[in-house]
This record gives sequence, C-alpha cells and structure tokens, in this order.
Amino acid sequence: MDEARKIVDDIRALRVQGARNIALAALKAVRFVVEKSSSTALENAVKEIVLELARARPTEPAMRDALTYVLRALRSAGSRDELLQALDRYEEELRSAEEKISEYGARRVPDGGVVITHCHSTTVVNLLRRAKKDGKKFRVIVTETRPLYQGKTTAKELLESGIPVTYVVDSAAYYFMRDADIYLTGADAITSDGYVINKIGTALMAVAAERFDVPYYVAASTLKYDPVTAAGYPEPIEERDPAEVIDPRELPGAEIRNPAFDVTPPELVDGIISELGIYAPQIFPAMVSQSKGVCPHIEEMIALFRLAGKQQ
Ligand code: RUB
Repeated sequence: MDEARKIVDDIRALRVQGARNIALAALKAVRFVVEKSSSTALENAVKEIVLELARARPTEPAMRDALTYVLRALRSAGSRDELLQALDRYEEELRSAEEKISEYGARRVPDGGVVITHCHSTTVVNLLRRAKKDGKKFRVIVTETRPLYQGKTTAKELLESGIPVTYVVDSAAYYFMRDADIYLTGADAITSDGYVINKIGTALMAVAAERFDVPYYVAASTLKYDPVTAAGYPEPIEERDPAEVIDPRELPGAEIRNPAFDVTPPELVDGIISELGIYAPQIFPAMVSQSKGVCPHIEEMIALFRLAGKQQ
C-alpha cells in the first residue's frame, strides 16, 4: 500500500505531472492495491485509493475517467486477474489514442518552421517526436512555466530527441510569438462548451497568438473532455500552495495566489487534435459524444467529481 500512497503524494506534489501521466500513475497506484490486498479487503481498499487519487488533483477529468473505469471494472470483474486485465485494456486504449494524436498532429507541424509551446505535455512531446521521425525539421520555443518550471522537462525531452529548443521566460512569450508558425499545447480539461483548461499562462499565450495570427492547436485525447461540465458543473480550477510562488515571509501582508490552470475560450483555439481527428473546439464535445455515446456513466462521474471536491 505504501507504493500506492507514495504515488498519491507524488501526484499531489507534481513529482508526477501532466494529465496523461497522472491518469497512468493513478492506474499504477490502483494496480498496487489490487495486487497487494487480500480478497476480503480488496473492494474497500480500491475504493479508498480511488478517492485519495481523485482528491490529489481536482482539475483532472482524464484521471477521473480512469478512476470511474476502475470502479466499474471492480463491480463487473469476477476475479483479481480479470480486474488487472481490465486495467491493461484501459492503458492500451490510452496508448493507441496517443499514437493517433501524434500521427494527425505531426502533419500540422510546419517543415522548416517554428513551434511554440507552454508547460509539459507528453502528448505534445510525443507529437513533436513523431513529426521529427516523419522527417520534419523544426525548432521549438519552450516557456519555462513558473512556478514549477515544467518547461525544463519539455526542453530536456525534446533535446534528447534531437529537436532544437529555444528556452525563454514566460513573460517573453509575446516577444517570441511573432517568430512562431504554430502554438501547440496539451490540455487538462475541455468543457462541454469548448473551453480549454491548461497550465496557467496558456490563455495569455493564446491571446498573443491571435495578435500575430499564429494558429493555436491543442493536442488532447477525448478523455480530457469533461462530461460533468455538460451536467452544469463548472470545471474547478486548482489553486496551489502560495509557497510555490514565493516564501510568503518575504512579502508579509500580500495576498499570494497560485492558480494551476487558466481557461482559454474556444474562439482562440483553431483546433483540438484528438484520436478522433482535428476538430474545432466548438464541435469537439459533439464529436466525443457521437463516438462514445452521451457519457453512459455520468452519474458515477458526477459522484466521484463531487467527492473529489470535498475536503478530506
Ligand atoms: C500540466 C499541463 C499539461 C496538461 C496536458 O500541468 O498543463 O499541458 O496536463 O498534459 P501540471 P498531457 O504540470 O500542473 O500537471 O498531454 O501530458 O496529458
């Protein structure tokens, strides 16, 4: 169980970050619990870890989808092995979605051009690796992404893949946007009205992209679509510890805020690159519903969403 609790801590502290990595880490934690629990304790132990995970990062529909899947599999699986096989199938679906996104998105990377990105998204990094594998030559401008510098991870991963990187401070995004041919980010959540929720600063860069006529594409699997927003719940924006920004003792009396994400309106987004194809954010939710059906497990998702929002 210690391994599972450590994963919860790692997710909360952002030692594991990025929506896709978070969903995969959550499944790994569940797997530990399934493997280590006695048959009589298994059901309760899984439910307990599911709740702890859902509470670790509130703005994560992909993880909630994975956890809802776990709860359903727990009910329908006849044995521990069947439950583990169900987890394997879900992970396989995630992997195949990622491949499709890379395939479609790589075609939008301009050969000889410049990409600008923000934060660290494995979906974006994999897409860029695919573009390089397909023979495209391009450079990527990476913003450092204060306060936790996820841009460093992006820069390192791209450099390791032989992709040239220009690393800049967040406030240089406007200055460099004019050099870019495409602005590309991942997403944590996409709402039923086509709003994109991603790392704080994403929307500011989208405004700059519009100013310089740079197309903005969001690479995100359909799991990022949050069906609870269609049921009227607003996507929560996680507010993190102010000490990540500055030691509050340095500014006694100041209010220090640290929202993890911001919300980009659909009119600033040219397209969402998903495993279904590339669609405008306004029609993306309809495409998801068309392909998966209007979320059949919505009540369960809402229940988990509400529990996750409650203080422990
Ligand atoms: C990470 C972030 C990423 C999305 C998408 O924020 O905003 O762009 O999660 O990532 P944080 P991916 O560092 O706070 O988790 O494409 O890997 O799912």
